[in-house]
Amino acid sequence: MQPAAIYSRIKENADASKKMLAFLVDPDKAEDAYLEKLCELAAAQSVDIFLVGGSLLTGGDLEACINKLKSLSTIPVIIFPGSPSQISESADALLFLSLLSSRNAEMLIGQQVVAAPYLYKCNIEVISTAYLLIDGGKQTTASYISNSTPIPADKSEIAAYTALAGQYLGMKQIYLDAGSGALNNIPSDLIKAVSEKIDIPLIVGGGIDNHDKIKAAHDAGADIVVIGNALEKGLKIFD
Ligand code: 1GP
Repeated sequence: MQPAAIYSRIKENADASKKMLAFLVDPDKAEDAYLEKLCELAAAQSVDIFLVGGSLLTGGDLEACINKLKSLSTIPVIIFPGSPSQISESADALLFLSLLSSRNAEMLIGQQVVAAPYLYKCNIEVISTAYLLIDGGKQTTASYISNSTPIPADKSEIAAYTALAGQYLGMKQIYLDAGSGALNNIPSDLIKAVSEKIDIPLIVGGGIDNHDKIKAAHDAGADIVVIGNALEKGLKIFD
């Protein structure tokens, strides 16, 4: 396993209140021309991280997608895996997720045990991440595939204490996700409630498709804001 260079950078930035932006790339939708445009936009917007992965890959090539990003950009590439099959040594790091919002043992620890032997052989930084799905107004692929109920968006206290439990368990960061293409992004009061309870980095994503929403999430306490779907739709989110 690699030393924790990527996580150290994330933690240092979070501790210094230097807000970060991540672009999420779905390998199923990663044509070369799209990745080239994405890398140009990422450079122009000083993007900090590329996340690569998906709840369900249906034909995309994770390895090729990572290699293409690495050939076009020096921005770190972190795998955001939807399953233990999404592991590649070509990436800089991997989010080792446990779905703490669920009560599904398979998503809390089962899949992690399946992934562990592969990661053991891999020269890649592994970042323990408490993953919390928050209701975003419609069922998302993530909640369907994980067979889990998201935390209601108006139950800030449940989210905050679930995140704190993750921190007490030794997890290195919290990821609050309304799911890709969520109708509603995560409300600022929920982000704030979580951020006030924890002192590890906070990642927020799902349904964030314009500059105001990015700013609102950062202002509420998100250290890293993730943008996925809006990029694929070609929305001019930074105009
Ligand atoms: C989903 O948090 C990410 O897991 C990003 O969501 O695709 O809606 O931006 P969007």
